[in-house]
Amino acid sequence: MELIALVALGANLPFAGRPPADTLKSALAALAGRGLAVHSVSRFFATPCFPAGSGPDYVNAAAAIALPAGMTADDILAHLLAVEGDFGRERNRRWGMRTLDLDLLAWGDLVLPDRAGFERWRGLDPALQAQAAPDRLILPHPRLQDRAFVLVPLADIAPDWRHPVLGRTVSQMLEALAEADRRAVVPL
Ligand code: A4P
Ligand code: MG
Repeated sequence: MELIALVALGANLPFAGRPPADTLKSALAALAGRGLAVHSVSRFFATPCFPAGSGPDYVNAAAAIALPAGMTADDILAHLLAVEGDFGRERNRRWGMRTLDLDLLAWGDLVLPDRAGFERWRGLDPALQAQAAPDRLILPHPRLQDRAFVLVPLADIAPDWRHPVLGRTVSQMLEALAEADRRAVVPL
């Protein structure tokens, strides 16, 4: 049986002379080449850099990926990190500019490492969020509910996915954001 994972794609620097949207398309092909079949892809969106003023606009998208049976969440993350590496990703600074960011947003209703661990990352002081990176997989991605650049693309492909801890669907989480933030996410 195949299972569906939700992945966020983002880039705000060119790679090998190609613009971010091309990198996102190539990254989807690379994932498929690794046996992670792309089930559906959102539109691509231009989004203002967060934190504001910290770099060029991003291109963001979301994809649903069908996973071969037997693949673990850590296996998926390893593939995502490997593909980031193939597209020139360097980790200099947390939330720094990047040629490609692939985040695992969710895998069904899996919560990792456990509810308490998830809550710790979700509740992290914003001043620390930009510095501390988890050394293990956190699911769902601890900030997906706060971010229009994640939720707007995700609403294209999984509006009814329900957050296993927060109990809200993608559509509901999106509605809870400021309208100005939603409107700033513009289809390419
Ligand atoms: N890690 C743990 N859980 C996960 C997960 N669910 N998905 C670990 C992916 N990785 C996860 O991530 C650091 C480590 O977290 C990974 O090595 C992995 O083991 P990272 O990708 O090196 O760091 P990052 O991308 O700086 O962190 P993160 O949490 O992905 O950052 P965010 O919160 O996604 O912010 N503005 C716009 N407009 N669009 C963007 O896409 N992205 C960011 C990055 C900032 N501003 C943005 C955008
Ligand atoms: Mg990332």
